[in-house]
Amino acid sequence: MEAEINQTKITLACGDITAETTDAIVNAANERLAGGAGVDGAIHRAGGPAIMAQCRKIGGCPTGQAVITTGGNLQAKYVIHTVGPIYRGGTRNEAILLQSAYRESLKLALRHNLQSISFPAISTGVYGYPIDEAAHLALKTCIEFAEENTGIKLMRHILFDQRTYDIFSGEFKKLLF
Ligand code: AR6
Repeated sequence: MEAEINQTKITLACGDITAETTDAIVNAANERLAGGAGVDGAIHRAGGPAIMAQCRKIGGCPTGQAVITTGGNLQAKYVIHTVGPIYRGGTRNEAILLQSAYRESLKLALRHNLQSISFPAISTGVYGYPIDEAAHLALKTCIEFAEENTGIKLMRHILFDQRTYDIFSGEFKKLLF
């Protein structure tokens, strides 16, 4: 599923983000940039040790912020590491922090003149964010960014399983129509 917002194409697809050929892929990291399970583990495995070497030098990333490293052996030239919130019932600023994770990733991409970026469903795995709410916030943030900024031509949301894809599609339709 896809839609054109201002000068940006926003696409949803089911798949493995490590196979993406966009300029950057986004990693759902932790504050220590220490690697881990889920999409984080998959990106470091596929991209090789150059990514972790740069993460160690950077040292960490607060929740809601983003940093950039090489893509190592990935087809994507860069990995943008962002840290989504751990979901604790929704009363600990989680929505603001999740939107910030998407927005700061997009700002970093723009600053590096990147034209295309792929996102996973940040915080919806180990960090426990309810997928429907996370999908709404992810897509709303990307739509608003595309309305306010030109430069990023393609934003892809790569959903790892069919259920997550279906939920993202439903929320996307609600936001568009
Ligand atoms: N491609 C795309 N999406 C994937 C892939 C993949 N290869 N693998 C998993 N997903 P999670 P979080 C989906 O847990 O909730 C790590 O240990 C997955 O199905 O990776 O932000 C970090 O180090 C889910 O929909 O990230 C942190 O400690 C989504 O990616 C912590 O987990 C996010 O799930 C971050 O937790």
